Amino acid sequence: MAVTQPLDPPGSRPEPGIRSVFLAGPFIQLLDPATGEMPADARAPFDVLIKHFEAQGLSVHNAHRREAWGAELMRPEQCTKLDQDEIRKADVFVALPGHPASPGTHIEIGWASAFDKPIVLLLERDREYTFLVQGLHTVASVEYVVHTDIATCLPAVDRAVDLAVRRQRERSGAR
Ligand code: 5HM
Repeated sequence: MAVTQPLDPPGSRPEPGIRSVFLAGPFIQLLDPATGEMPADARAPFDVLIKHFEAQGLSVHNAHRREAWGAELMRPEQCTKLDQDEIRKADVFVALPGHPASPGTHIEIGWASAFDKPIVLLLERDREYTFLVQGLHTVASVEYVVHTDIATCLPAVDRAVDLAVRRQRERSGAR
């Protein structure tokens, strides 16, 4: 008797050749001044994305987790080069630019585009983002995912990752 393999739902597999993701987003502004740590609701989007990518076999570099959600905050001299090195190594760069804008994340978005990484920007619906975020797709391989809740837009995130990677390959092939 023939055994029918269940089909994977669309977006359940990473694009071939992708092994790692750097996940950026607001940090200092999310720390609770009383505890110095990110409260559970602030961690949630990062947690959801990390679990989602790791379930696909991807290695995820995320400073919030690395620094124990604020409990083991690194000094600027420690985290700056580390983050830049990890972005350089990553196959894909995914960021929540933040509202209000996260200064560190915007620096990282600049690095990722200068390193010609495929970029996925997760934008909250009905928020304003700076012109150079809105226009980044004119100079880099960028996909935007406009959302109200990260957990419900994971298939769109997967599609955006795939598209950003394919576009980056086309762009580098065309040069
Ligand atoms: O300016 P803000 O704290 O929002 O910057 C957040 C981004 O900078 C994160 O994506 C993270 O990768 C990096 N960062 C870090 O790695 C930031 C801080 C604190 O500013 C930190 N480690 N301690």
